[in-house]
Amino acid sequence: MRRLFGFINAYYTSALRSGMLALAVGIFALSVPGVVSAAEFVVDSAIDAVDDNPGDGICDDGSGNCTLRAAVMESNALAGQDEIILSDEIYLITIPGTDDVAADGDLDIRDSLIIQGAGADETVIDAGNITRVFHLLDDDDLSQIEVGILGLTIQNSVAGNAGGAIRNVSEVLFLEGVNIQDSTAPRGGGIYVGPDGGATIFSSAIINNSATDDPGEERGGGIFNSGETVVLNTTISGNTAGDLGGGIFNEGDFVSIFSTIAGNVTEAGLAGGIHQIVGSGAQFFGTIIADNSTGDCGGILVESLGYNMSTTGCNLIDPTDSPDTDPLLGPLQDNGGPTLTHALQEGSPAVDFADNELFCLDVGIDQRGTIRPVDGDGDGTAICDAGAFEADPVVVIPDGDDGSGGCSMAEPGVSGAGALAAYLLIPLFMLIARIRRSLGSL
Ligand SMILES: [Ca+2]
Ligand SMILES: [Ca+2]
Ligand SMILES: [Ca+2]
Ligand SMILES: [Ca+2]
Repeated sequence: MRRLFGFINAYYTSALRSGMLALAVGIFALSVPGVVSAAEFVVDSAIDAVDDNPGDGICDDGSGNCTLRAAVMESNALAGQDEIILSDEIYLITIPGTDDVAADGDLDIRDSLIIQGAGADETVIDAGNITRVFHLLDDDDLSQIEVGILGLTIQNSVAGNAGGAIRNVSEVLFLEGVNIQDSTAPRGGGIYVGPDGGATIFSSAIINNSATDDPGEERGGGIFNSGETVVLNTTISGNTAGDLGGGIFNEGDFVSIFSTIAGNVTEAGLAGGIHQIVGSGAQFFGTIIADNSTGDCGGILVESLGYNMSTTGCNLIDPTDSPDTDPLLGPLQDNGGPTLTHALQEGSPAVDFADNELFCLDVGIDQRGTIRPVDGDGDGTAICDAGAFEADPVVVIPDGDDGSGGCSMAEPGVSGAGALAAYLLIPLFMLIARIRRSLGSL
């Protein structure tokens, strides 16, 4: 894992030096090595209708509408990594079914693809509790498709097998600025990553999903990971599992960096944050895992890579960790940015708690897009906070101004780093395959 950290640091440094972060989003599909961008489909209708002639290069339901489903069917039929652009609409899925070619039920993605929304607070794909939303599969054990989903919300998804909102058995998935909420499945209410699959989840929220309807086997309310999953700048909160792992159930390799895992529950009364079984491994850096019921970590112990905080142990034995500590998380709410977060309340020990050496300076933003590190404790040194949320700077009020003579927290707000977040898409997407390889070489 140290190798992975070293690689990512080196990668960001070289990307910054070469000016790569200034590339436009539209170019980054072309910049993924070995992938040819074939077509761009701008969805212009929020209805759910099939493409009337997949493979003709035209996204059209026969009535002049380019729907989301038609765009997926067309991009499946065309060779190469296509891009689908969504606008600030609610795309309600209304066609039930269980096929694997995206003509009904879930949207089966069978070729490399980028789906770009207008923001998680603008673009919503709502499955209406009749189906899941995305199923990644290419029927090819020798190669993996690469699918990037950016800037949208997926909600009200339901599936009879693993993966409520997204099912990825053996492909490569990248999420950025995505909100996955209110979705259910027996395992992986939000996301299922299978044994040969990988997921990199960046600046996203996995909230209020549940693993249900399969008594004794209900695992991973938010995420069920059998493969390789990395979460970075991400909040996993309010998820529920009947049996094991309210937030995360892990039987593969799971890495959490600057993420917040809070308020997840198991109905069985076991650890709500993360549960791991024998043969799996979870590694945490700069992560807050707190306020889960009952307890934060269960099963196989978590490995700390430093600067983590928990309310109930979690094997946080690195000298830089702070187990058995209340991080003073605020409620899950809109604290700025496109996805919900748990703010660090005044006096939180997670403020300026982490380390600037590894990911902090390279990533440079929190989940909301706010620049980090920020000097949140007013001691004159800006250091990254643990978790997905970077507290705002302390404003020092001169003595006598308000009679308090002390410091107060600034009003919550975003420091205008949204554009920076967009620039980061490119290197992060390109990191996917390399993260996979690094994890595989542990
Ligand atoms: Ca067509
Ligand atoms: Ca294609
Ligand atoms: Ca389908
Ligand atoms: Ca800070």
